[in-house]
Amino acid sequence: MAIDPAQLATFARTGHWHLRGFLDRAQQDDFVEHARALAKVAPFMHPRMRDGREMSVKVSSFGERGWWADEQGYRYINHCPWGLKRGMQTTAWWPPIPIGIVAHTDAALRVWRPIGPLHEVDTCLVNLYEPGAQLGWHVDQTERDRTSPIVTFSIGATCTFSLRMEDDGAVRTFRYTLESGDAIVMAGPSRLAEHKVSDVRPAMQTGLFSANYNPLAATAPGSRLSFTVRRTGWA
Ligand code: MD3
Ligand code: FE
Repeated sequence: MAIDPAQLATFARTGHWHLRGFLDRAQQDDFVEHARALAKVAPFMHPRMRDGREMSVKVSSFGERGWWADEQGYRYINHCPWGLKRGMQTTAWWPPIPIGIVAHTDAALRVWRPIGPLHEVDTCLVNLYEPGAQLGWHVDQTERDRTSPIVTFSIGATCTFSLRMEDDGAVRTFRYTLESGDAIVMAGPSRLAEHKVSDVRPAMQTGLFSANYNPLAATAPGSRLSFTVRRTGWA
């Protein structure tokens, strides 16, 4: 597909890049398989916000550490806190990031050279949005490394992704429709931009997580998965 010159210019100023249709259908199916395997050893759970309420999104992680939030705050932890407690067939560790996900991340980062050298990623946060779930405006700042680019892959239901940041001397909101198989790269200034996810709605174009397809046990049809790969830089 032809590259939109306006998108190139926006990328040059802000550092974010929406890769539409980055994953083919077989690759998307692999992501669903990864999420299924993950759910068996580190089931998706609702984190808690600072006010004590549960987030509508459920999370789990791959990698050396995983993002989690409870009464002790927002942080990365080196093992799955609930796996052992529930007598799961798990060690306390998060499962390793599937090599295919690392490869897709490197490929997404290579799409545009000025992003810089590839970095070692150490976590892949998987967010599960069941119908009605959303993520309000926030900045990702739980990481020690707040400059390495972040790559997110979208699987299943469609959503609206909004990004708010200063651009050309004014605060601008960029809005994208993320569909199954899309990737998004957040590099440069956009790495510390406010963003949100809203309006999760059934995907029309693929069977993945569509209104009557339910790939994850106990997961509502019409759900969305996001896989966010980062270098946290924590020990
Ligand atoms: C922009 N996840 O987990 S993905 C998150 O779709 C998160 O699950 C959303 O925001 C989701 O924190 C958005 C795209 C994304 C990921 C990281 C970013 C956008 C970002 C970091 C900085 C700025
Ligand atoms: Fe975020």
